[in-house]
Amino acid sequence: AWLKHQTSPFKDKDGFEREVVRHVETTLARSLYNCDESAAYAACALAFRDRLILEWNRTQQRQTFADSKRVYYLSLEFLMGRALDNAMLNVGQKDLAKAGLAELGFRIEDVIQQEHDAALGNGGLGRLAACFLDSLASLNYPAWGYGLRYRYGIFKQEIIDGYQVEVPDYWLDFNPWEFPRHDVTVDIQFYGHVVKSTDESGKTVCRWEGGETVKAVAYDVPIPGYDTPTTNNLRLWSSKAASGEFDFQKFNSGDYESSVADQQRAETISAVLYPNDNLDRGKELRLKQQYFWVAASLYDIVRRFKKSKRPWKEFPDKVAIQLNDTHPTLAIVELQRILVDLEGLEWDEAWNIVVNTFGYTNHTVLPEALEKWSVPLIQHLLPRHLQIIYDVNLFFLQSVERQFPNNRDLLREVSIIEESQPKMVRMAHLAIVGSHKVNGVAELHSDLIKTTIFKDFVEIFGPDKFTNVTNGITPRRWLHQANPRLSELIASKTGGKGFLTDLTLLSKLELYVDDKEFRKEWAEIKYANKVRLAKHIKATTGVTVSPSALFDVQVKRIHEYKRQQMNIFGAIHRYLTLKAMTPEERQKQLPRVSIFGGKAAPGYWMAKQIIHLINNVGAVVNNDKDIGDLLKVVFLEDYNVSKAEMIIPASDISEHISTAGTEASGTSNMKFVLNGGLIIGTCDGANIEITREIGENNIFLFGNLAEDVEELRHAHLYGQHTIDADLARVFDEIERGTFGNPQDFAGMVSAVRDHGDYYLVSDDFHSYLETHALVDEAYRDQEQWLTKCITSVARMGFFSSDRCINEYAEGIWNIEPLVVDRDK
Ligand code: 26M
Repeated sequence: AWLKHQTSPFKDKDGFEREVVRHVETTLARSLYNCDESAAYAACALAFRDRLILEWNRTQQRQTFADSKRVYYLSLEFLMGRALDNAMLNVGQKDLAKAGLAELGFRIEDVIQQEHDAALGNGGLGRLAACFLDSLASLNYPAWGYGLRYRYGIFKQEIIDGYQVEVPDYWLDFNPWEFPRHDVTVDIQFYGHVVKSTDESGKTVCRWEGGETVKAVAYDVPIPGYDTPTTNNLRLWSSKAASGEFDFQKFNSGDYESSVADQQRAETISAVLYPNDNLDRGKELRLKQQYFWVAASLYDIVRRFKKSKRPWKEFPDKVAIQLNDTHPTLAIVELQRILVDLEGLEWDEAWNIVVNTFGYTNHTVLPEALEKWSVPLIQHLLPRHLQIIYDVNLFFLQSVERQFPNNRDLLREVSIIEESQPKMVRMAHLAIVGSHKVNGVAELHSDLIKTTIFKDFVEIFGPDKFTNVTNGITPRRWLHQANPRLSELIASKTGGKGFLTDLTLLSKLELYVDDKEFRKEWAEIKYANKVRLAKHIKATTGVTVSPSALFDVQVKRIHEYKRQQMNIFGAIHRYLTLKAMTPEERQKQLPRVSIFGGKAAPGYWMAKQIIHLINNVGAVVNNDKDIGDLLKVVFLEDYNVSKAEMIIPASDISEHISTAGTEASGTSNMKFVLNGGLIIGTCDGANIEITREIGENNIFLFGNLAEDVEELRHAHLYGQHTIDADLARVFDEIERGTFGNPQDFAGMVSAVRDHGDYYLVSDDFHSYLETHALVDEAYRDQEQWLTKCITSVARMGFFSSDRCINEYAEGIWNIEPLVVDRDK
């Protein structure tokens, strides 16, 4: 509705074209006659950027004027992907732009493709933050994101001779979506020491002095909501030397090298995104990034609050801060430091404000991903913060001692400090103690944190502090933008585009599940999406795949717990089975394409081995004349958000096959089903809620349950386990050298066969193969398959990030939308 009432800079196609031409000729200083696709992208992006700025300013003014409570989402990762398509759709002017660009001689798809992904994240956690920003704006919540402006996002992946090669992702060459705010800067202190003194009243005061200073500069990115004028802000901090360009004192005294070195050291802080997904490595630079970002953000938030001249105790009435995992946990300590050391509040009063301000979201139970920082490192980098952490811990342990007297084991278990050599600060414990709510991201995950890693804290704080908010995804990007034809078809049956803001309206599709014409269009759309992907596969890998084969997709970060190794072992098993058949038997088999994609952390040796094996299997299978179209195995290079938008709509079945109890939620599972694909998966993460919503007839579940994992692992370690016979056959073939030098894959094989099979590949392999056989059988009945797909989409309403954000707003943040008068 608002779309009809919007204001300048362009109202119609001609107005849009004028703006594009103006930007080409003036901003870009080019003539229209040598305007290529990249210039057309730049001009189009600038035109839409102008379009966003007005509403962006108005939104900020409106929120300040209304004195609304705001939520600040602190995340080290925002995996935004491309912005132009999203901006055009959210302001409702893509059709107009398409027509305008066509008149200027461009296809809008080609123009959109010119944009570089904003890839400031690793995977699920970063993409979730991006979906949340979209929902917050679309639902008119006053909200800001705070993150780091990395010069290099997640590396680009090239596959060379079957191996992953990492290439730097320099993405800032031309970025029209950010606005440097050179006037919004914060000086951030590191190192130094603490000076204790006594004030007039005899109170002890601490001051943090000395050390070095780095400047944080704000860069703002507008976040437009869908079909609403609300345009929120994402503020990303960039580091630079505090002295400006470089230290002229040093320069003039001849110490040129060290003045340049100072500058480079400062800029290093925001130089690169750490490429670890679900893995923590205690590097000093990473801790510097965390404090730099947290301190700048809090300074900014506190500065805004102080302008209101309200008493400090009202801080939590105006500010909610959500910690996306433990990465920003130092914010808890920093706010306590500001209130006590700088603003002179009493400890208890300050702590009360802190706890009421923060919420903490946990995204993993994997022990190797739980952040710990060594006490000596924090002591060195942030001496005052370490003191505060010790005090927080002391008061916390004292209260535990009062509640549960004489329980030393309990104190040791819940302490924020791990008494190891060296001592470590357990960031999750600090986050729990310093927040009023702790949530997991899917039901099973939230139950697991309450009964395993955080169970003692449930005893101490009571069960109400711990809650579940099942993840969601934005239907704007993951349906409307990624799959425009399906979105249009759905709109035609559900009474317009309302489902994009109320996804439960998808349920109306069930009325049409038997409608012949509708089914035919649905099937045509899926086929067209598969044709598009087949072309991409041909162009990037040289492999020809048939769009009528079953497309079986697993795209996500490569990790042993996600079990891509089980998938490729399954593909090898299929290959061996086909090879053993007579040509007549073979003819009856269902053609399949196994599609993989995903990055391995550069130091994750096993993950890289998995990528190598997938590529080598592809090289053999794809060139085997006996096999032909019956099996193709492809690895798609450099999986990222914009590739996901093409791959997901083309899937028939996707794999979400983590060892039960290890994948906190998963969010691509939701994207695949929303796009009319089915899934094969374990009883893990959000697969469980997906099953509950769409019905167990519409999902292929297999494997052991989370509750059995411990016992199975035990059996492996004590030799009470014989390896699955089909899997042993696969290992034999690898060891015969069929897929290249067996030495290259010895680690993968022995992890399962000889070293305890921690991820239970062998235990689940049989049921995995059986379930794939059921998938084949089901796919042969195309009509029934289609019914399953349509029914599933109709029942996916729950998984909108809008639902998820409303749950956070009500249950954790206590914020309300700032509704806009649409006619103004
Ligand atoms: C640690 C150290 C250095 C660099 C990066 C890290 C790090 C980065 C991400 C550690 C953990 C990280 O994330 C955990 C994570 O990504 N969890 C995923 O969160 C998704 C959104 O909730 C879930 O859907 C996934 O199941 C979960 O794995």
